[in-house]
Amino acid sequence: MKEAGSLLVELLEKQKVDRVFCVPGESYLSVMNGLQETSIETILCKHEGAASIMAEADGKLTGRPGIAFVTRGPGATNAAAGIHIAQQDSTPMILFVGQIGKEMYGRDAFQEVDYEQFYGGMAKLVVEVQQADRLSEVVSRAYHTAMSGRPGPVVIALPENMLTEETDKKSTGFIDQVSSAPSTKNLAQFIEEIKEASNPILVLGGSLWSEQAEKDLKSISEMLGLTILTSHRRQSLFDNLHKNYGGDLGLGVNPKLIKRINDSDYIVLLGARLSENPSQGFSLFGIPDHTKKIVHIHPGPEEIGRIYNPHLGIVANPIEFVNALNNALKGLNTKPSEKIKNLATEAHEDYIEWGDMPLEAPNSGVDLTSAFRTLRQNLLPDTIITNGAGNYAVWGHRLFRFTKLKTQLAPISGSMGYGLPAAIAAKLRFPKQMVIALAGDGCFQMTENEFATAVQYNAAVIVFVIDNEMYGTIRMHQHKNYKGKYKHTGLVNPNFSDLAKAMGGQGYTVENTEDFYQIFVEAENWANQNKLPVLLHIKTGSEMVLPGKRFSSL
Ligand SMILES: Cc1ncc(C[n+]2csc(CCOP(=O)(O)OP(=O)(O)O)c2C)c(N)n1
Repeated sequence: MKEAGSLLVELLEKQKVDRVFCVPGESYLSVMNGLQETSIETILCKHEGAASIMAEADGKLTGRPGIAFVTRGPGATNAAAGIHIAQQDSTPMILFVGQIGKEMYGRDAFQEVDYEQFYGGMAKLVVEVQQADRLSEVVSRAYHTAMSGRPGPVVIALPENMLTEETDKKSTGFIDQVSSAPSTKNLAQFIEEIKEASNPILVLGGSLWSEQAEKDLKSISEMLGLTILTSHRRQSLFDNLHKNYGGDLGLGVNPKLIKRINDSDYIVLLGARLSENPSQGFSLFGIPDHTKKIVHIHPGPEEIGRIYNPHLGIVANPIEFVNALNNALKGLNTKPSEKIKNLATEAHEDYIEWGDMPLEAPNSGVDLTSAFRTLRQNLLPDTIITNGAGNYAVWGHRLFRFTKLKTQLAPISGSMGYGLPAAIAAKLRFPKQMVIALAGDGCFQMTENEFATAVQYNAAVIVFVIDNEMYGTIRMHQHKNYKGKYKHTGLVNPNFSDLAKAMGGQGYTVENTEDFYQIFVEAENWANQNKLPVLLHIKTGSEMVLPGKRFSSL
């Protein structure tokens, strides 16, 4: 017999969980007690929003549910940030919430929340464990749900007095992801049609992908002359320097790429959903009917036909689809026509030009374009780059080139504050890889307290705080909609470098473009030697609104 809290820890061990993120609470003391007797590492965060983001980021990196523990009421509501990201970004994740005692339900007891109502519209599943004997069953269901179809978040509420019940139930074994593959008929139709298409384009997205699948897609793209695009903030799914890579379909997109899509006769959405941002505000195609042939391959059947009426819908895990397609094409000795091959080559040239073209620089302060281009030349391919939300991120998306899978961690949901916690999760997962968190001055201040978490766990991340003294994105929207009225978007900022030092890391201030790279190298060395985080406070001034674009020219 053991307490349910200890059984839960055992269940997580069986799922090969090696790390959980939490803010402690008296509501789940029994689990906290169990966590002390295991090799699972518990990362104590400063805020539940960040704990849930770290779990989400860990889920993105491992493909298995990232795990967070938070307390009831205020803890659970704070944790909504990560759940919303996991839902929009299709990331497997499980949030465990300590719940009030069962005998008090419905009295508006201290910190009581109805989690099914609160998380109902966001999580794939919200479930409360009523009996210790059913804990294994619920955890098993949660793992299956989080990883199946379109992956996403699951919330499990754990009543305090359920956790202290004794049980002799055994834990379930390791739960693997359930997969899906294309039917022979669908695959044959797809091959026949794509060979006939005069201008095919594939948009790669979603959260299910592997190095082998990327390798297979490279050879498929060469066999078919297929132009490969990545969806918004999914840039590291495909080698950006591959000759068939045509760029990412995100915010601040290359107009030439939009033209390519408009000119294409056969569009393959592989794992992607073409939602608001990649579809440029749902403006690319008619909804639900349109003039294109859209093939939608997605692991979640409910996503096919949700927005666009597909010419061909295929319910399949993108990894399995690519595997089947690659095997089928191998025997066919397929070669693309010169015309199609040239279209892919031109798309890649456009992409390279988009990142290299001369762009206007500010008259004073750091020119992010030049700084990032210098940095790009010197980064190892396995450098992980994270960001949150804000116009500063557009520089990152446009100027960095991702050549290795899982090197971009960025919220498709557009959640500010994501960069630092995601970077911490990444550094803990891959300590040998460099991890850079990009953050605006607004973005950073949403989760800056987690810099202390990075110190506590020796997560030697490198944080760029890009300071333009405003919520620039919103100022841009004010400018477009209410020109000249800019109240409530200005920021009076702390000295970020001093803040980093006060928290036990190291801080640097960068005022000029010429100093940027040297300071970066110094910071990187300091972080590596001390195994502590560093922060570069990058003062850009407020002239530029987007790469090469001044506020005055909007
Ligand atoms: C959690 C959250 N709150 C608010 C917003 C709305 N929002 C989007 S961008 C932005 C401003 C970001 O400012 P900053 O980080 O300084 O970057 P900048 O746009 O100036 O480059 C805001 C408030 C959001 N996306 N996420």
